[in-house]
Amino acid sequence: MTRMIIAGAQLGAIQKADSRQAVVARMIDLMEQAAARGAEMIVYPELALTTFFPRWYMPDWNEVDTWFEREMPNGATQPLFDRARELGVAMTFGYAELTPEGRHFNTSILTNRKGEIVGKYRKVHLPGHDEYDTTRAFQHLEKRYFEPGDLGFNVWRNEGVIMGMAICNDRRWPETYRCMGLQGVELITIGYNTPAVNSQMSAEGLEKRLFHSDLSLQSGAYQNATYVVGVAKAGVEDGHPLIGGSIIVDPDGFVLARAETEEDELILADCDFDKCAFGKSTIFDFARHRRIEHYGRITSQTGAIIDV
Ligand code: CDT
Repeated sequence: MTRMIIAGAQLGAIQKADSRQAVVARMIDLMEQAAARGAEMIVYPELALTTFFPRWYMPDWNEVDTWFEREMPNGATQPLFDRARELGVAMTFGYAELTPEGRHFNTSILTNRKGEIVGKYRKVHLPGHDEYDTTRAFQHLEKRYFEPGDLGFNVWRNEGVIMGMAICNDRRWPETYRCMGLQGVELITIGYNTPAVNSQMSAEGLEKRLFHSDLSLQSGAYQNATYVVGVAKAGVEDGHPLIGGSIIVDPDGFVLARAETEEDELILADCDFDKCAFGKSTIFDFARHRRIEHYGRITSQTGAIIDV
């Protein structure tokens, strides 16, 4: 039997001027609170160390690179790894990765309870655009600053649980969950930074954004009989609001814990991973029920083709 108390560590706003050291201090504070409440694993958001910088158009790549980490851990994040090891808390968090070859990725890492990195994921579904867009109320330049991830959707057996990661926009795509479901995943962690308004449709606001986030996370959990932890960076960053709504979802799709604020806030759930087995061996027993002879379009075709 594998049980684990999982904490989601929602972060409130991080302003452009905030240092990584200040953010790491907030992350450690949340980790200490989580450990005091029995948590053995903590999940932080996408791009957890900085403001959501893809909202800013930067023509100068030297400036862009200041938002990226060249190694992990590094000087700013070592205290987080040290505290995680001392407390025996596994963790996952997102950051902007600049590789030695000069490649840019929107990345998350997974550690064990000894503070050792056991897994890395690079965001596959990059939303937004790659040039300054005058028609938008604000920019979303992920396609400018990041390459699509090149590692695929892997899973790792970490602390007795089969774990996988995805990042923000990935949560809206059923393929994300199914690729990990096909590897028996029991826990999917997904950090996000989601603007509270649509830059291309002013009528779409917070309520619909939160609904779509819940809908995606809950359906991904249910359809793959896995726990899903979605964790926001929330609040108003330099005038730009991000949704909160961090949730922990069980393998039936029910929400076990939900953040109530748009600030630094912990959510916790006691997760019994044996509960993944029922769905995986009945309605979502993939080996018995999937019909791959009819799914060819999923990997052979990208956009919709209307031919009727
Ligand atoms: N960071 C990120 O991927 N944000 C996107 C914004 C798209 S607008 C709904 C997201 O999917 O939340």
